[in-house]
Parts: sequence; structure tokens; C-alpha cells
Amino acid sequence: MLENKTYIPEQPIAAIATPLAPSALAVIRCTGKEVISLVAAIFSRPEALQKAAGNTTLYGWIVDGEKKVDEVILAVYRAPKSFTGEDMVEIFCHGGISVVRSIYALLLSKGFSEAERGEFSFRSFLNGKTDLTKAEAIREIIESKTQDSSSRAAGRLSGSLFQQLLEIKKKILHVLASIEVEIEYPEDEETFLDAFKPEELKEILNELEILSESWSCEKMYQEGARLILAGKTNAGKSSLFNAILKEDRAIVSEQHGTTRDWLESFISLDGIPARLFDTAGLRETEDLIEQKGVLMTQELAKDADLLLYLVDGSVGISPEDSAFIEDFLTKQSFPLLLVLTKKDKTDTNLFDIIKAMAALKFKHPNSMADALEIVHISSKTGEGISELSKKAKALLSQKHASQRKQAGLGSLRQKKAVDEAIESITHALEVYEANYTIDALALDLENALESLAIITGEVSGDDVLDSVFSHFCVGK
Ligand SMILES: Nc1nc2c(ncn2[C@@H]2O[C@H](COP(=O)(O)OP(=O)(O)OP(=O)(O)O)[C@@H](O)[C@H]2O)c(=O)[nH]1
Ligand SMILES: [Mg+2]
Repeated sequence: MLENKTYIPEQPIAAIATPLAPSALAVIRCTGKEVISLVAAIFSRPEALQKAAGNTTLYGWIVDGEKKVDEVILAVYRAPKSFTGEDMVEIFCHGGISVVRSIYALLLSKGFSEAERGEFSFRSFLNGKTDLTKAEAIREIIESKTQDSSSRAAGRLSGSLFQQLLEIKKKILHVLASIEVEIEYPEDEETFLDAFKPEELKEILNELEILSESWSCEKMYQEGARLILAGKTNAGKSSLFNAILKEDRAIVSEQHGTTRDWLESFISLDGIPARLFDTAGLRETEDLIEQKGVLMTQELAKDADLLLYLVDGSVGISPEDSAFIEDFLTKQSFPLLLVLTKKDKTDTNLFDIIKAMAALKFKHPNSMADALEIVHISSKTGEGISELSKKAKALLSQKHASQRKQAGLGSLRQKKAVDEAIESITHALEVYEANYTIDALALDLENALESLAIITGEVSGDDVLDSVFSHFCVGK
């Protein structure tokens, strides 16, 4: 966005901020210098608009010369008390596609330019109305797929992450100040040793590490977890897929090898957004198309957040099942939930299955086998499916175990900056232990502070700003 030649701060820009689809109302947003006069040129009560105080609304018509275009309400904001920090007008018009387009075209003809993605938020940032953690949180809220995801982003928007970073920066500054006393007064040998406490740096390092780890969980809430249904043919994968989605999406039949291509659907796993995959059943087959499907299943099963391995409970666990699970446990670093299906059908000899799993855990201590769980369900009656959701959620949460109660980092960009700060502090501790000069230690701490400042945007190159704002919607 920033390389865009048309980008000029304060230039009047306009954007349709709501989806262009028939609806009761739509909002067109305008910001920049002279916006009030420019909108007045197409408003039925130009003088009232020119005189309007900030944070007020006005009723009237959008007019094109003598022609009335639409009956609207204008919200007027005067700089600096607006989202962007500039003068702003929001036009609340009727949500018909053609009327919204007509008003927008009229605005462009009167001197407005079309806003770039995120340009409103970018101006808000430039004018000190928001820091980057909050700007990114707005985008997250817009893109959130579940309530839990949006409430985590709302925490960041309310400034919880900004506040935490502020506290950490204060602590680093405190350590830096104690070192700088020594740099200023080098003759006082004792000052440095007295004032500098490596434990303080270790504590900061610990806080940063916890913050860095929080990203994997936040990422799951933003992007969704991948849940793969796998198992032998006829295990009941497609039936479970349908039961979870509460619709007949996948073909179900008693014939082995029914599913060949994988299917994918979005689900909310008790607040965790997730993509659920139904796959081709695993078996040796002569059928070339089915073979391809099996290969696809094996590929999908390598890259998931949780594998739901289905075994037909009315048949019992086979040597192939055990071999698959054993291979999985030794190779993969994400959890597997063993799902015994068709609970309604016959009494299953659970004992054999539990015994087989216990043997696996014993054989592979400290592997993912520790997290191995079993759940018994029936897609036909729905029994056990809510327990399955609970266990799946618990396994996913465990995978992203974090000591933090609050929401953590909101983007990969933020995580990279925290990791850089961790590197600098770790280096500072090494420098201290190796008895290097105090200047070297101070430099590391300054670098750590700079990395953290990149997160909030106090220090930011064009590339950082570009990567943050170019992902926004137009009008935000
Ligand atoms: N009684 C009963 N039958 C079930 C249940 N779940 C699945 N079945 C039956 O088991 C058979 C196979 O089910 P699918 O869901 O197609 O199995 P799949 O694992 O997708 O099979 P492939 O696509 O061939 O790999 C069908 O006849 C289903 O009706 C269940 O909970 N109870
Ligand atoms: Mg199937």
C-alpha cells in the first residue's frame, strides 16, 4: 500500500464500508482534509453540515444538482476526535447496490479518491490514534470465525497486549538505566555490580518466552485447527463427518472405499474454529483412483492439529489399525484421538482395545502416546459426540498449553519481533556471564527494546506498515 503512488496523507478518501449487497442500510466512510465541504457539495443542507459540531448527526438528502439521490443520515466527526484523527463524515444511506454505487461515484466526481485497503486504520496509526497491536486486532475482529476468536482479538483491541509490552519495556529500561549509570561513571566499579541483577533479565526473558509461545494458540483461534478423520474403510468416518456437521454432506454406504476424495468443512469446536476433513479409508487396493485417495489421506494425516482415528467398534481393533497408530505416535508431534464407532450396534470388547493402547503407551513412553485418548461414539444415535468434541478441544488446548490466562500475541509479525527481543536478551545474559564490556550489554538491551517497539509501531519501517495494513478491508 505504501508504495502506492496515489497515497497522500490528508487527501480526501472515501470507501464503501459495508458489503455491496441488498440490505437495509449501507455506510460510506470519508476522511481527510476538506471532507466536510466536499460532502456539503452533494448534501441538501450544506450550511448545516458546514456548521455541524463534531460527533453529531444530520438528516438530509444526497443530491446530484437538482436530483435527489437518497435520504441519509450523516455522522460528522471533527479532527482530532475521529477514528482517523482527521475530519470525517460517515454517510448512512439505504443499502441498495445501485444507490450506494451512485453516491460513491458522486463522491469520487467531487474530488474524493478511492481508499486503499486499511488506509483509514493507517491514518489512525499515523495520527497516533492507535498502535499496531490495536490496528491488527481490528482486522482480526473482522476476520474472526467464532466468538472465542473475536473476544481474544477484542482483548488486544482494548490494549491488553499493548499494556503487557509496556510493562516488559519498562523492566528492560530499568535494567538499562542501571547499566547506563555505570557507563556514565566508570570510576565507580561497585555501582554496576550492585545495580545490575541478572535475575531481572532472566525474569524478563521468561515473560517474553511465555508471550512468544502464546502465538501457537492464538494462531489456532485465528486460522482454525485442522482435524483429520482417518481410519480403515467402513470405519464410519463419513457418517461421523455428517453427524458433526448435522447435514448429509458426505456419501455414506456399507461398501468399503466409498470416499475417495477428501471433503472439508468448517466447524466450531466449542469456540475453536476448525476445519474438519473426511478422507478416503485406508486399505490396500487395486483401484488406482482409490489408491490416490489413500495417499492423500496419508499426506493429510501428516499435517494436522489433531488426528481422529476411527475404528469400527463392532469389529474391533485390527493389526493394521495398531500398526498405523504406532507409526503415527512415533513420527508425529500432534495428538491422536482414538474414536471407536457404531456404539449402538453391538457390545464392543473395550478391554482388548484398552489393553492394546496401554501396550502402545508402555512401548513408547514420552511420545504422543501419553496424550492418547479413547472415545466411544455412535453417529447413528449421536451418543458420545459431545464427549468427542470436549476431548478434541482439550487435546488441542493441551497441545498449545500456555501459562497465560490472557490473550497473547495477535500475529506472526508480533511473534517474530518478540523472538528477536528474546535473542537480544539471551545474548545480553551471555555477554554478562562472559564478562564483556558493559557497552555490549547495553547495546543488546537497546536492540531488545527496539524489537518490542516494532510490535506497537513506535519504530516501523515501511515494509512493516505495508504488511500490516495491506491485509485490511477497504473502508477500515
Ligand atoms: N449402526 C451404525 N452404523 C454406522 C454408524 N456409523 C456408520 N455406520 C455404517 O457403517 C457403514 C460405513 O459408514 P461410512 O461412514 O460410509 O464409513 P467410512 O469410514 O466413511 O467408509 P469409507 O468411505 O469407505 O472409508 C455405513 O453402512 C454406515 O451406515 C453408527 O454409528 N452406527
Ligand atoms: Mg467415507
